[in-house]
Amino acid sequence: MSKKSAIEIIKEASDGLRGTIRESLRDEITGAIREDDQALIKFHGMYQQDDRDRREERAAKKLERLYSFMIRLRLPGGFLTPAQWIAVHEVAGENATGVIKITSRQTLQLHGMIKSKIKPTIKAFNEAKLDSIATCGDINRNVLCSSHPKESPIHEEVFGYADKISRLLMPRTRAYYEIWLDDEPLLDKKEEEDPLYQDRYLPRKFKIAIAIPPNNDVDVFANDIGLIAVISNGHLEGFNIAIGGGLSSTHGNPDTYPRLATLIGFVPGEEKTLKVVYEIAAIQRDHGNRSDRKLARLKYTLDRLGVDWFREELERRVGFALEPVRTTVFTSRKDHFGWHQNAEGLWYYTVLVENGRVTDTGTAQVKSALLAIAHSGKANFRFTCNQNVIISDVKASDKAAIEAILDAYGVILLTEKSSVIRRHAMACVALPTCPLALAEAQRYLPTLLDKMEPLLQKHQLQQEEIIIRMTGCPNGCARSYAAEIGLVGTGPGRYNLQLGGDRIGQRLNQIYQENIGEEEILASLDGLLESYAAGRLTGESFGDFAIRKQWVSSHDAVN
Ligand code: SRM
Ligand code: SF4
Repeated sequence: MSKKSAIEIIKEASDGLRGTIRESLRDEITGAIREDDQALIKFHGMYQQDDRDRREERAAKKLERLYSFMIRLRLPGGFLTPAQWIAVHEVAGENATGVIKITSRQTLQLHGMIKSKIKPTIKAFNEAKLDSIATCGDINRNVLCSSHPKESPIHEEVFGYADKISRLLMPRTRAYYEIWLDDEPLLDKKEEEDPLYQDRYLPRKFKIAIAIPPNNDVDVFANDIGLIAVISNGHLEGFNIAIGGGLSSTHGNPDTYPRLATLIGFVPGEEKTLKVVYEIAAIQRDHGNRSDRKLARLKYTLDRLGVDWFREELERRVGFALEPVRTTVFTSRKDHFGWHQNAEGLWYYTVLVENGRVTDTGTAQVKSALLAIAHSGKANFRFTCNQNVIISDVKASDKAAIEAILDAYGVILLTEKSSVIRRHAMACVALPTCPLALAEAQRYLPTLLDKMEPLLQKHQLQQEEIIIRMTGCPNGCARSYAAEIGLVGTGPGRYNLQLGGDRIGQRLNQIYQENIGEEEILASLDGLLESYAAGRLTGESFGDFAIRKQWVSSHDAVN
């Protein structure tokens, strides 16, 4: 057997993810925590980071790095009440940078929290009935669900599964409550024995999303498990199950690759669905690679052992056969901006939040607008997997009041006057907080779009909903491999230009040009867009055109 990776040993020796986190917190000599604890706090929803913009200056003054922490909330399906939004807003201002970041997985992150502020933050979250358990680490993460109430009359029923799955796969350890909320330890440790995670947890992060066709706004095939709701005559029949999605690769390591999930069957009813989800995680626990973390995701387990082996093993564990995949069709993968009415007659407004950064700028004060709406108590908040927010569940009689707030803070202008490409674009966090960033992403994409917009206009493509996504490294946090135009950071100011992804998240893109800078990116796109404008077929997307023209070879698509 291969040697276990260092993280495996840390997990097993951690006493239910406690490690020495308490001692690390008490140590006032450093803003950091002990190395082993840095791995463990991830399971509690936090990452230790440092301000990379200030590394050189700090080093010159012989100061340690400017350490701080990022915390990520667990929000299955991405839902918050107005009171919870107010709580997050206040904590962000008091304990973090003030910016609230909507992530590509439908939840919220706060950055820049110093060590002494973590406990007060978690306590404030707890008072608002929020937690950050298992939002990071080798464990099931925040469970996604299609955020658009309009898509289905039974949205709420499907949405309920996000919470059920999240609860089903929560760790049993009480460490979070003891360390951060000062709960007394259990008298009988047996009560926290964990049949799923045991003391080793999963070999790697584990992600689940639920999609409600025809909108693949959750990018369901990018997940370890994708559940696709099968709805007929307004009734939820069950779910098609797709497994083994994951988007990361490592530059220069050909053994790593992005992969879309494979459909393995259909499962009816809640009991069977939850059983299948649980056992897929258990198979990954037992068979995932625990020596090489680069090859530890379910996608590699699946490709190593084979889809047929996996399905048989799953059927053996759950005790029933999966049914053949049912037909479902995705036609889009986007947020519906502006006002819409849901199946119950309530209204919702999808707000553009560029790259998920909720803040106030000279042009639009999104953060102030959301706070004012929360104080009005007239709407809930639903976050999308495209890093936007939906002001939801608005009564017809309250619509004008909400609209007045959005208007007063410039949010309507921002949402409705931004270019089509900007509204469907996404960038990951990258610099200055992400330790893995090779290039800028959320701080740079807006500027690149400023320069792309005139090109789109020149070729009369400004109404085309081309999906562009940028990540600061090949980990793919803004799902850049599943975009029609993907920009994947390779070094400062340099990116791989990737083309040929489809518009609905069923085909990955491929490298078209490697390691190029802004000038080459814009020059290439100018020519490519010109050919597209001249030669596209009716309704043909940019990604499909790229494949037809063989600018890149076609990646296997989900069918
Ligand atoms: Fe991610 C690591 C940010 C969605 C693949 N991701 C990171 C870290 C925590 C860096 C680190 O390990 O220290 C980044 C923190 C940056 C910061 O300062 O906030 C980070 N990932 C993000 C977010 C915030 C991007 C965003 O701008 O929205 C997203 C948070 C989602 C959430 O709420 O949970 C985010 N990350 C994703 C996605 C997209 C998705 O899941 O739909 C992916 C690709 C899908 C996948 O998992 O395959 C993704 N992140 C990764 C990976 C590569 C995993 C792998 O299989 O190798 C890493 C690195 C790692 O785990 O070692 C990573
Ligand atoms: Fe950081 Fe890379 Fe993820 Fe961007 S894609 S947030 S740079 S890990």
